[in-house]
Amino acid sequence: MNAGITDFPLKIGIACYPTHGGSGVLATELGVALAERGHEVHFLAYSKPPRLSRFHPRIFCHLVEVSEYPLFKYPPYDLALASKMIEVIEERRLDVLHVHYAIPHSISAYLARQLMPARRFGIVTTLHGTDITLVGSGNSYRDVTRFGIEQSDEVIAVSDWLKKETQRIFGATKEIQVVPNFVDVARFRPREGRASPLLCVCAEAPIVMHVSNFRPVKRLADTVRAFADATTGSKAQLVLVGDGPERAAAEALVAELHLGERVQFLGLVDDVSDLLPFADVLVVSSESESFGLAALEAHACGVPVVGYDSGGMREVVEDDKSGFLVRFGDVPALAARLRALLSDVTLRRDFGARGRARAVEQFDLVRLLSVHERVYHAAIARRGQAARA
Ligand code: GMT
Repeated sequence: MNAGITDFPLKIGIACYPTHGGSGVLATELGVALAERGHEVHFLAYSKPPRLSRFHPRIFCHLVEVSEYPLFKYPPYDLALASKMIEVIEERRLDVLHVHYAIPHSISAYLARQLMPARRFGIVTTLHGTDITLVGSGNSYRDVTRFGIEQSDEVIAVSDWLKKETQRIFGATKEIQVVPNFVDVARFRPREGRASPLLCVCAEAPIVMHVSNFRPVKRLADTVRAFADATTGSKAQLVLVGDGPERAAAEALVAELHLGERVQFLGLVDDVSDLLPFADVLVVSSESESFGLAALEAHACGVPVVGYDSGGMREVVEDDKSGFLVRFGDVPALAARLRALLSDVTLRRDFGARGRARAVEQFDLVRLLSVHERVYHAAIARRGQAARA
């Protein structure tokens, strides 16, 4: 691929949490796509991000090592990350650092900048959701999160809802750009007659899927209860993709509701593009979801979504068009909407087609890659101005 709006390739550092969570997934997909486009990309993280599986000549992964010392009850990861940033910026002459998740990444980036005043690199911070709504808004981190946001050259929020929450929580006056999550619509696409990779699923049984990190905010139990209610007496299967603290409670609930035969826990899956096309409906039962990357990836695969109308979900799912959104916590309504979709193949197909069209038209990776490039150039220009001032 040729460089997009840039005349020359950039050297970009990407700091992220290397997990299956949305911010890590998005940061990795972005980095890989930027490298495909001709840029040089340097990941900085404590381990290799899960979706960074294939070798690429323009992708480098720098692991942050945190030294243990008996005095350290809490080893200072943010300082180790800042040191790694300094090392990589110096050696590789980075133009821009793009940090995903405000805490502690934006603070480490700020520290790196303060410690190397002669180097002019832009800092871009993407706010993903829980860094603002759960972690950053708590007393322990509120002031440092605000500071990290203010000191960044450019700030991105992944939805309009998150931008407004950030302004509300922090009284932030800093300009925030909304750049939504994106999806590679060539890779995430509707199934084309291939056999399902899922075991133990009989051909005629509809598949309900849930993909998340099983944190309390995902309300996994609501998905299980809605599924139980919506599919009593049917052969429908619930496929739960992911892992996390709520797994044990969900397993106990599955046993209590006698759903064992019809529920599969798949555990962590690095690349869900092989799996999502085989879902008939995706359920997103989160209490708060700044965007809902899994919903977008499902839509790209032509899969309708049933979920709570929380956070930025309605910026992804069009209620009554590409899925159904119900009031948060209303499990019977969630179940009723799920039942409606499972019992009507035409509705499912229409909603699925609408979701796919929406993903292609509004959230295509290629278009949003150019937006990121523009943000990088703006950050670099801002740094240049600051140095001249
Ligand atoms: O989904 C999670 O809890 C993980 C979290 C993260 O930061 O890794 O995901 C957030 O970022 C995603 C990518 O921008 C968004 O699509 C998710 O909606 C958001 N999660 C929440 O707001 C709960």
